[in-house]
Amino acid sequence: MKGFSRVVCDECSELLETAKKELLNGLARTTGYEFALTTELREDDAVVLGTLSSLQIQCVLSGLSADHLGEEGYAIYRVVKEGRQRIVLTANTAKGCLYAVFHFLRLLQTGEGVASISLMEAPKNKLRMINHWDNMDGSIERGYAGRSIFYRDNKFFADLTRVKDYARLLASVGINAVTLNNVNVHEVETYLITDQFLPDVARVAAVFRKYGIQTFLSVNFASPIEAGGLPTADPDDPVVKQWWETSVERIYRFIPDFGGFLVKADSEFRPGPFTYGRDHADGANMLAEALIPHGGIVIWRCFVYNCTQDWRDRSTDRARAAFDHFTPFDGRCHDNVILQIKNGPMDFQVREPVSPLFGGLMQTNQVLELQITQEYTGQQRHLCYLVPQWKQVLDFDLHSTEQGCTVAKVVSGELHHRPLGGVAAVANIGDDMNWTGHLLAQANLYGYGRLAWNPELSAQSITDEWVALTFGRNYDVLRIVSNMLLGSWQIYENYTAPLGVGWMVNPGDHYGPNVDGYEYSKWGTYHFADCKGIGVDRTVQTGTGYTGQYHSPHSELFESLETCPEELLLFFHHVPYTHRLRSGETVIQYIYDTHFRGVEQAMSLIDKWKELENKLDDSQFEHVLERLHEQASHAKQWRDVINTYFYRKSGIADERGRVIFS
Ligand code: BDP
Repeated sequence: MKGFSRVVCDECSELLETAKKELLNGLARTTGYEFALTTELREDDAVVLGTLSSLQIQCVLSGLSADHLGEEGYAIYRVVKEGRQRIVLTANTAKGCLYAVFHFLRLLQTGEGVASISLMEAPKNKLRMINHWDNMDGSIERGYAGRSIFYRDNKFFADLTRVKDYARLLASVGINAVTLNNVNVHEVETYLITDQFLPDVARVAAVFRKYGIQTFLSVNFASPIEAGGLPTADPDDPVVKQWWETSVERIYRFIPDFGGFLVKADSEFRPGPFTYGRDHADGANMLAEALIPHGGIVIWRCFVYNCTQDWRDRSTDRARAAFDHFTPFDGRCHDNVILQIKNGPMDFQVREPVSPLFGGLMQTNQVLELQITQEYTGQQRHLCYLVPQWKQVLDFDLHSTEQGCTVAKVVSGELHHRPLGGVAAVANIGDDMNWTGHLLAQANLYGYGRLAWNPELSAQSITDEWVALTFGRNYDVLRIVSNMLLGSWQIYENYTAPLGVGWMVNPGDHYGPNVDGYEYSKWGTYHFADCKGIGVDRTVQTGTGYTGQYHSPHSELFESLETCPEELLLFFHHVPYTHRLRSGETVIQYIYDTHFRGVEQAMSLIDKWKELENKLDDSQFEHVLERLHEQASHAKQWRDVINTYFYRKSGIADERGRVIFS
């Protein structure tokens, strides 16, 4: 930025004020000197910010065709005119300008150089959302980074400074929507849509609005009863409909740009339309109708299954549930309804196949739901970087109409020409100073935002970017931290549940090994290990029929033991411990070997990190080191529990003599 000392912007709006502030602040931090802000160009080099209708922008740049930039895209150009350099940050809208600023600052910080900059970008997904599972008492369901930044003791915080910092952080990676409360809406949060809390929700929404982020709320389907005193919440009842209409009108009086509702209904004991003999489409459409006049939307979750099932009855396979429930409604939901579908058919396990529901809906808006918070992947005490997993999901070809029907194209709406779509993910932040508990877990939040913006980015490029932005541009740091991150998912999988079978965690908190923890309960989460073998037969021929929910060729590939991807073998098949993998190794030996390997790898993370001593801030170095030690020792526990269990169950010795009764 040599020679530059001025920012020019001749427009004013709430979002442009934010953009200006962020630009000036970011420039001062990266260059070390303050830039002047003026409304007119002078005879010097300048960064020019504004929408395409700004006069100053038009002076520098004319004839830019910007239709495809849409409402959130932007362009960044370097223009040299009459010996003066101008870096132009422009867009159709102020929001696009804000994103341009963040992109530009990212380039400066990662040292990419702006000498010949010329780019145009627009997000691939309309909705790029974060779901908070925060409760108003201050706790966070599945939160591993402290307490809520929004609430304490059933009240909103008066001071929203932390929320503002959070809004900046989210906007800098392009997040544009947030739900403030847990999908499990308890008694107190039911009142978020009433006069009691709406003034507070409006205060928070105002903070997010400054950063282009729309506020949504999770709602309780039984609100008409619990908050409205009605005898029913039947979606077909005119009084219930009226109650929702009035409630929605009230919300929009407080928050004119309110986003809409997120709904968990008829799932894990939450109320829903089933009580009244209605279905999910009836429930979602009723709420959608109340929101239509205000431009709001309903995001209806598909995490619906029988959580009180009999483990002996394989016909109710939980993996089948979302597809079985929701495909019959394809085409029945209003245009302002989106179905939110978890990446896999079970529940954010370390490895699952992609949910077949993405391939089963052609006339319905869809959102992919990911979990940034590491509920089943080490709870931010273990390093488990999930961007490579998410990439696999987004790139998965569903083969629903022809080749190239990736999950990314389905959820963006591109494939089936849907008006709405995108991605949502469960937040991993809390009030810990470093936001995410484990410092390196920040990479998951960052990576999520970048992928939500553009699912085509590679895991490597996102990772390198995060490392450079977080720790600076030292080559050793970049190489070591990137490698640690990119290898961590595989390491975590090696010492936990094998070959896609999932679970094997302590019930309740889901931390730590417990092979039979969920085996004899009613949640539909089984591995069927006995003395002969392990795995769930989900084939059409002899099992639950789940493989039949996929389009060809996946249905056949998963069905056959010969072609099933091995990392998912036990998800789809029940096999004897002596079953030989393509490598020639038996399943039992594979379990032993990967668990020993996983521990060695977890230990080697410590050595890798130690190479960075004196290259990082001391407190950051020590903090991560401590977590890596904890991970390594916990990995040993996993290894010993899993290996001993299978040794006892199968009676088959480890070929290398390492597994002993303990
Ligand atoms: C599971 C969590 C549970 C959530 C549920 C959901 O264990 O806390 O309420 O998902 O997504 O992963 O609704």
